[in-house]
Amino acid sequence: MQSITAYIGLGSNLDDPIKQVRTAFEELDSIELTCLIKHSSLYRSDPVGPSGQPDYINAVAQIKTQLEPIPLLRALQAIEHDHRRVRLERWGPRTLDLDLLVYADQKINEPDLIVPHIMIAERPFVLYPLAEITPDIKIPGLAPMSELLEQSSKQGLSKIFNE
Ligand code: A4P
Ligand code: MG
Repeated sequence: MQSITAYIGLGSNLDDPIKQVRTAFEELDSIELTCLIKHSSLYRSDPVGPSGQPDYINAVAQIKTQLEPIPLLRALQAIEHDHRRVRLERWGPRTLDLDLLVYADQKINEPDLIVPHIMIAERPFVLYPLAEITPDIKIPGLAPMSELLEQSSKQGLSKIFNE
């Protein structure tokens, strides 16, 4: 099978989140039939969801892969598992969350996989890092990136320099 380009959203707000995300970049590169092409800066973001949880570190990675979407999702879940992620509450704190944001130009609607990820347009901590590494991306079913950014507030989101 030919390689396709996919984008992965990374998020962490527990147990040294910067390290969790940096380690995850390397782990994405070591998934079978997959390589990391580039990743965005790390961003610090206000938590969406239950209040009182720590700030998140978020980033987006671009990969090339020969894996089909479901095997790729399973590989992402295995990495999450390795980071000892415990699912306690929806949108609650986590050591590592990996979302399959975009898989080539495909639209996927299966019981455990929806691509493009449904929250891309609503979440500045996904949109801005994605735009940093691929400003001209056309996400299937969504408006052009420039319009998505116009409608998205950068408030609560800051790029981390020198870390
Ligand atoms: N699933 C379906 N589509 C996908 C996809 N494209 N990528 C299914 C990954 N998974 C997908 O996810 C639940 C199920 O979604 C999986 O079994 C998978 O088959 P989960 O990660 O186990 O559950 P969750 O993370 O608790 O819920 P959810 O709705 O995925 O939460 P999100 O959207 O991941 O949000 N605030 C900031 N600032 N930064 C963050 O990164 N993240 C969250 C979690 C909340 N608040 C945040 C952040
Ligand atoms: Mg998730």
